[in-house]
Amino acid sequence: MSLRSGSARSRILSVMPTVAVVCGSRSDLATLKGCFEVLDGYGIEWEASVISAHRQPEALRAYVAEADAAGVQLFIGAAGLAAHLPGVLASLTARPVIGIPLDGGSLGGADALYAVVQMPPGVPVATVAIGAAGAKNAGHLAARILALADPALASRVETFRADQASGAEPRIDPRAAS
Ligand code: AIR
Repeated sequence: MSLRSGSARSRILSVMPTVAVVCGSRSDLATLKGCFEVLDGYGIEWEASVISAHRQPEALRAYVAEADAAGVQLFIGAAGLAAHLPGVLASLTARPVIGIPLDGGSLGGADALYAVVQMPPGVPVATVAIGAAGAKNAGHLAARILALADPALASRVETFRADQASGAEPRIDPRAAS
């Protein structure tokens, strides 16, 4: 299953986007909403796929080979439980991989965090926080990495930072109406 930005659902990979987001289950998609919104906010082309490293290993290998060949710049992998998907992505591509540990299991995402962050030397995964907060930061981190070679995107990253910085509220009265 593949979801492409700018259209509904499609298996047709005619134009490969800049970022490929891969998650282990359809049940992960809701948590990744913030990631998609952040990427959209920066104007980064992306597509999302549901391909489990454990349930569909051959499909994952084929997809990464296709995406690599088509010019995807960066992968974002997200999974819960024994979350090996980001690590397997990093084993299959030389492009940067950002890993999002998801918090669906009985261990609250600590299981996924350990699985994503504890990669062996030589197979790096840039791991963000567990769950929805990490999903948003995966989008922001992707933007910062891609901005190194994209001045227009770098400008949008700076605009975001400036907007965020302007949101400080010194000496508020929390008793007043919000
Ligand atoms: N998962 C799927 N294949 C391997 C793993 N680790 C993860 C999914 C999801 C969780 O298992 O990423 O977070 C539960 O998946 P499901 O499909 O049973 O809801």
